[in-house]
Amino acid sequence: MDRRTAIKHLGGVASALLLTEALHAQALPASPAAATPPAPPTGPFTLPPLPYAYDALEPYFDAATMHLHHDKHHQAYVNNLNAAVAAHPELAGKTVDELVANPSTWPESAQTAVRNQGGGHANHSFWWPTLGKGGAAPTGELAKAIDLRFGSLSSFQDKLTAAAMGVFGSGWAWLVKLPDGSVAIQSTANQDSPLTVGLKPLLTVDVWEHAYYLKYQNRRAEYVKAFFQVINWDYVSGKFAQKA
Ligand code: MN3
Repeated sequence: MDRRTAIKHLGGVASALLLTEALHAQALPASPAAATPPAPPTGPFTLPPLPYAYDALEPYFDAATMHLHHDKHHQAYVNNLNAAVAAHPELAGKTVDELVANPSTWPESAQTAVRNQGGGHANHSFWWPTLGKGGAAPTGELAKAIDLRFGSLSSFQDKLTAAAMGVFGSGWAWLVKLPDGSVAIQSTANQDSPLTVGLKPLLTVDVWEHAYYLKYQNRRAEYVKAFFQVINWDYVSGKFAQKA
């Protein structure tokens, strides 16, 4: 290619670029505001702050995991639930626990979103305050109910561990209060909640890999063992004592 042909060729490229730009300009909406994607809805649901410092549960639950888990994963459930509410105004004006506890009130087109995103928000919001360093063992009526059902605290821990290890894939293992005031262990898949079947959650362990993979990788059993070191038993015992 000689210099003259090269210049001619470049000129052709330049014209083609100009034409492309002109076409793009034509395709752009008239109003600059309309070109900006709408901001995701910021409510009605919001991420509750952790009730302790991110490193409060070290060395059992590391600060990096707590940041990721709370600030990213939990926040994503909140954002997605807000998007579902924006698309289904019938869901507005209810607490997340009310949404999760009453599937019959969900419009059919919102069922998956409420179950997964509402469940994710409800389960994590429930979980954070049950963790901490508040008391080494259950007290009062809860201690009695655990002994009555499982024989001892250590037998309860074995059974909750078995339930947590038995969750295939992602889910949660729970201690729940039954309508007759006794306690039982239940596991749920994905972000399903005991509230949906009318049971009151008392304690839970998140066995989604996002809860432990950074520190424990594939060692779920080690993570569940660590979980028993960071239960806020005073808080959990208080939950059991509540009437509702
Ligand atoms: Mn989680």
